[in-house]
Amino acid sequence: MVCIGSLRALVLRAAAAAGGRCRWPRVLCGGGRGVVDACVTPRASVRHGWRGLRAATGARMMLDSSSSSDSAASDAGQLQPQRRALAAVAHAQDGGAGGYASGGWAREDGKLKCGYSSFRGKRATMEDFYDVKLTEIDGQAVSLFGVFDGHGGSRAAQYLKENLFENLMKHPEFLTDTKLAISETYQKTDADFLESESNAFRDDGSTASTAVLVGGHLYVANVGDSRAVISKAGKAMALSEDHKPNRSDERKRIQNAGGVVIWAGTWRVGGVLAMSRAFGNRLLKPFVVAEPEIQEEHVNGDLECLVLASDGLWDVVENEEAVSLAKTEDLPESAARKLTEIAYSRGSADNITCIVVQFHHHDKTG
Ligand SMILES: *[C@@H]1O[C@H](CO)[C@@H](O)[C@H](O)[C@H]1NC(C)=O
Ligand SMILES: CC(=O)N[C@H]1CO[C@H](CO)[C@@H](O)[C@@H]1O
Repeated sequence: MVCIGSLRALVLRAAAAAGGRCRWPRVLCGGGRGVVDACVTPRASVRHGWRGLRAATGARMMLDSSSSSDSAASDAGQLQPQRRALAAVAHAQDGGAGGYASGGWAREDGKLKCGYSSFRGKRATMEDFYDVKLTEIDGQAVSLFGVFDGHGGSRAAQYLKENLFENLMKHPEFLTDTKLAISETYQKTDADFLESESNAFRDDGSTASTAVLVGGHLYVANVGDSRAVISKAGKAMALSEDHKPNRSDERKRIQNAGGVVIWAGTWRVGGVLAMSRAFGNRLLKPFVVAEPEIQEEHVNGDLECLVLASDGLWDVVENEEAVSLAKTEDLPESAARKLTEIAYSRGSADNITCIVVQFHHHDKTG
């Protein structure tokens, strides 16, 4: 079955019951705040039963069960004809009173395992979201991972979870010029979000730290102060540079656009926002932009693991410590969980969300 581990609830329901947006039955693993949601094709579930369940576009996670009915299920409905299912083994658990959720997937070919963990931290509401997709497009294996850390409300982060990767996979150059596709999709999605919010007098914003694996290439794109770190040949390496307003190039860009960076407890754009790039934040445009910085990494036998996390982790855990835990733990889910626990125990009061990906280059069958 898809859901292993301490499974709290398993619900299979027809699309109609899910509000008609998911054309096929839908699987929910987990309970409470930790929900893993996947649309499955009827053929797959009939043919294989639960054991051989294939998630239509991989699996999609969500943190917030209250938003599950309207946000989770669009996968199958938007499925492109050439997008084929690729199996993903998923499980999820709810941390209960501690208030964290975690889960994990493994690619069918055994070459990639990933897990996530999210901790509510000490504040009242959760504004971190994440998305994981393991899929195949035109015969090409594709994996997408994203951490979206919201501020001023959760709407921008939730919008990214629901739309960013869907938009990216639909970009005509996604497989042929992935960097261009990422750059255009980030900015288009930001414009779409602002437009969708045009009636609301709100100023929600979000970071996005994403990693997209297409064939032998890993593309890490960043907006804001979430961060991606890899371990390569035993060495930790950040693949993104946090967008802080006091970064000299960022300060220059903001000032050239007519903005100011002011000290208010920390360096802030206009004295307000402690990061220099973000999705949303209408009132701080054009100083705060959603243009990503993208780094490309060739995937070879040296690449051991990848950690994506919100600043709730990076504020108190060094890059080296994070990847060394990520590669020594057997399961990426437990690595992710330990990292969020460590961050919490060190007093991080922010949202803490983290995705751990482990690469396995040599097949060990059996
Ligand atoms: C930006 O300011 C913070 C303090 O808020 C400081 O720790 C950091 O080193 C500064 N970064 C740069 C690039 O100046
Ligand atoms: C649980 C938690 O820490 N929530 C916070 C997440 O981050 C946003 C923005 O920093 C806060 O507004 C939430 O309170």
